[in-house]
Amino acid sequence: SSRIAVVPGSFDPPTLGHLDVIRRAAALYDELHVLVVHNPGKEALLPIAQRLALLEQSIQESDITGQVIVASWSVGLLVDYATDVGAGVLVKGIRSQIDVAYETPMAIVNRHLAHVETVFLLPDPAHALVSSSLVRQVSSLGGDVSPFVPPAVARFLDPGASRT
Ligand code: COD
Repeated sequence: SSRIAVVPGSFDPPTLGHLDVIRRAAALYDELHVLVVHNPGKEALLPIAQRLALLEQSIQESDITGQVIVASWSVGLLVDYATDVGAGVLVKGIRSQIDVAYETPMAIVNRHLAHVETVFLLPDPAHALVSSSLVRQVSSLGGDVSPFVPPAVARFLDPGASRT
């Protein structure tokens, strides 16, 4: 049977850290669902539809290969989506002890709820310190976000910047 996994996140906006996790997860599974999950605990910068479009474009313009599906989820449990699409695995990136502490209880709950396992990938050191909140902050203060995000996201957030 094919191995199907879900990479869930807020992706507000997508970063090079996200793309690194997506690229490596896509190499491990037959089918990968990149799922934009509405997180009511965070104040959003971009509407869900915009995040979907930027993810689609960023993945298309990258060297990521394999079957990657971009979708969104805003009602019910994350594991309900996983079960619907036949995925047995959630893939999350772990940047720090803070991520471990945040993800561990969710991983245990999700395993009990739906027998869905959570697989943690350690980040590429080059992107380990990149976060969407950092990008939102730099962008709102007029800084150059291009070192931290895929080109499609840089073009969207800073359309006036000169590109070479
Ligand atoms: N390097 C590596 N990984 C990274 C990097 C980086 N630089 N930046 C982000 N990541 C990883 C994150 O650790 C995460 O795994 C993923 O990429 C997405 O990150 P974000 O910041 O876009 O998304 P979050 O952290 O806001 O996650 C939102 C979720 C909705 C995925 C999360 O809150 C969740 O799993 N919720 C569960 C909802 C649910 O069903 N609840 C009920 C049962 S607990």
